[in-house]
Amino acid sequence: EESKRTVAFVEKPPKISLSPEHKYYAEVNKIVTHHLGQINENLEESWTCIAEEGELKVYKRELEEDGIVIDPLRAVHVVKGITGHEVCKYFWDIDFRMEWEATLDSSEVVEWLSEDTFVSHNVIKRVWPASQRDALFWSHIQHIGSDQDEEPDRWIVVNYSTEHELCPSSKYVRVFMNVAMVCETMIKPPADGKISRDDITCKIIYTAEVNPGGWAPASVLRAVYKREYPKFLKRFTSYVKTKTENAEILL
Ligand code: 18C
Repeated sequence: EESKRTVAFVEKPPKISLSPEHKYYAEVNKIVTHHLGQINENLEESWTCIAEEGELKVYKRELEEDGIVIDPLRAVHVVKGITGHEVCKYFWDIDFRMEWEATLDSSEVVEWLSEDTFVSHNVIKRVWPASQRDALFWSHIQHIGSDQDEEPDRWIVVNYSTEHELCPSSKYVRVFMNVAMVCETMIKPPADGKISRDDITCKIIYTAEVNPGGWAPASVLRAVYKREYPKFLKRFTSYVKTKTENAEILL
């Protein structure tokens, strides 16, 4: 299989996290900081709500560059019974990706950069009449402890497009993206001191900036986004609930 041929080093290295000497270190930190700086933005002001269902709200801003739709998308969701650590774990860990991803044909590790960061090649399902797309991006997971500024404890995953010599663009149109999942966990202090899943609520802020990498009909693309992003958020969060309901709480 074509994608299998490009797989090189797929063993997780023992390193705990990306070291400052690593060539991706500066980029990963810059993008993580960028996303954390955006989470308190008031979406009601300059964003348009395109879907609302219970606690889930999906917003977009219409943006085109040279006739290509690059609408940034932002979603906020509040889910009971799961933690931010759990949400981020299942979003980041490629071993689970195909269990909840409905928009991909395949997803393969290209290289592990450290224990928390890897590069993967992903083939996106074809949407008629557009050409089929693929995406090559690094995925990074990080825990950000609360600090003196009274910022809450957070978990973040970023999926950010990159290049890799083992995986040049060839038979698909390559998509470029900057996607982040930021989570905060709220715990209601339990009366008996023992935290149960009923005491936990997770706030999820999901952001996607995607350039489809070549012309695609705007109306079709916007219709697909409007349908697929809310579907993804509902499907993915209920997947995490199912995976964790009988498991120990991962705080
Ligand atoms: O964040 C998500 N997933 C991550 C892990 O996989 C990762 C991947 C993001 C992929 C974003 C892909 C965007 C593709 C855009 C180009 C498509 C061009 C189509 C042209 C149409 C005219 O960060 C969750 C991502 C949730 C994405 C929802 C929207 C994506 C739509 C992509 C089209 C695929 C449609 C599949 C429909 C299948 C119906 C059977």
